[in-house]
Parts: sequence; C-alpha cells; structure tokens
Amino acid sequence: MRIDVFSIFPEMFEGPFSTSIIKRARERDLVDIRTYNIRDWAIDKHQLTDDTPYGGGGGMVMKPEPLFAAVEDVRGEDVCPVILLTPQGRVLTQAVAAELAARPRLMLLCGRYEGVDERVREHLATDEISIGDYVLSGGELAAMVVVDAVVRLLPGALGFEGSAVEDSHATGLLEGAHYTRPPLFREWPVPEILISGHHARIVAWRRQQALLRTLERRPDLLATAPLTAKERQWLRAQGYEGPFAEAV
Ligand code: 9D3
Repeated sequence: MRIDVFSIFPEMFEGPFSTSIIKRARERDLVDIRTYNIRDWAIDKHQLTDDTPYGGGGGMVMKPEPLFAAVEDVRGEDVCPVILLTPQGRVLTQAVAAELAARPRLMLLCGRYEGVDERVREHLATDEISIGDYVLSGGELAAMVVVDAVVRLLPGALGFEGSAVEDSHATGLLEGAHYTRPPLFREWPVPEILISGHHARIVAWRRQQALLRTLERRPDLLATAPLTAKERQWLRAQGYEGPFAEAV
C-alpha cells in the first residue's frame, strides 16, 4: 500500500511514522508512506499557503492552488481516494479503517487555520474524515491516527503485539482485564481462574469479562456486537435492556 500525506508541517510525522508498528511495516515494505510539504507547491515569492477569507470574519483559509498542484503532481495518472482530514468529515471507526486498508493507495490532506477553500472539498477531495468530536489544531494528528489504524490492519504488520482479528473493536466489545506476573502484587492477586490452566474455562471467563466491561462502560456497543443467543440472555439477566443486532 502507498500513503501520501500533504501538510505544511511534515516534520510532525517523523516520530510516529518511524516508531514501532508503522516503522516495521515500512521496513517490511508493507507500506510506502511519503510526506510532502504543501509549501513546496506554493507559487508566490513568499510561498503562501493561506489567505484571508472572502466576506471577512477573520482567521485564515488554505489556498486551493498549492493543494491542487501538490496532489495532481504526486498522483500522476493514478486514481485514488483523496481524503481531507476535517472536523466535518465522517467519523473514523474500525470499519472505516478496514475499508481504507483494502485500498492500494491513499492520499491524506491535512488542513490548518479555519479550514481549506471549499473548492478543495468539492473538486479535489473524494472523502472527508474526522477522528471525533473535539477540536484539534489541524489535520496532522488526525492523519497520524488514520495511518496508524490502517497500517496495523495490513497483513503482516502485527507481530507478537497480537492479531488484529482479536482486537476489542474487531469483536465489537471492549476487552476485559489483562494480568501478568507477579501473581500477587502488594495485596492484589491475579484472578485464580487465569492461573488454573483450564484453557476452555479461561476463554469463557474472558468473554464474560468483556461482556461485563462493555455493559458497564459502552452499552451502546452491545447493540451491534456479534453475540450468541446465550450471551444476549445472560446480558438481559445482568440488566441490559437495550437493543441487539441480528443473531450470529
Ligand atoms: C470555529 C470552528 N472550528 C470548527 C470546530 C474551526 C476549526 C477548528 C479546528 C477548523 C479546523 C480545525 C482543525 N481540525 C482539524 O483540521 C481536524 C479535526 C479536528 O479538529 N477534530 C477531529 N478530527 C479532525 S480531522 C481534522
């Protein structure tokens, strides 16, 4: 997969894209990530990438010409999603990450200031993504979140960190507790079941813990999680009164 990222602060990406899973995925050639400075396509002598908004109101808006020139140059004859990171986009979920991970090439555009000229949305971007309902200072951190969520889904990207199919958001549930040595830390023991060696019972206990934690913290997830009839019945007994999706 190839990912091109456009920003006026490309140096922001250095640490996250050179560390841990993304670093290893790049070394294994699972992903070719390139960052570009939009300013390199600015035409005027001051290399301006922003300007004042028509109609007034203060703040600055990203100019369309450098963004169009940068994307068109780098894209060449290729057709690929051009994703604008914006608070107005569809919200990133695991399903969106999986959809993007299936594409051979992505382009990510990071806005700054109050936003980008509307013609970028209308005629350059093919998709708009937000990472949630809070205000960031620009699209860069959002682009890093998108890249991280996508790259770890690429086959071969995860090593002993575990399998992406067992991720809490792949089961549709939150995960239960995790423990490691020592078996007794201060006066707090590891649950006896985990030390018992009864693998089938441990699997069942973990599933129950995941269901309980989801019920306590994110009951909204139970509406769409794949659950067996027994699990639904058990959740009802625990007091869950919300909806369930189709049975599995
Ligand atoms: C005054 C209105 N603001 C909208 C809430 C303007 C504004 C604030 C922050 C416009 C852009 C930004 C910068 N944020 C992003 O570019 C951004 C973002 C975000 O702020 N939250 C969640 N996801 C994203 S993706 C890009």
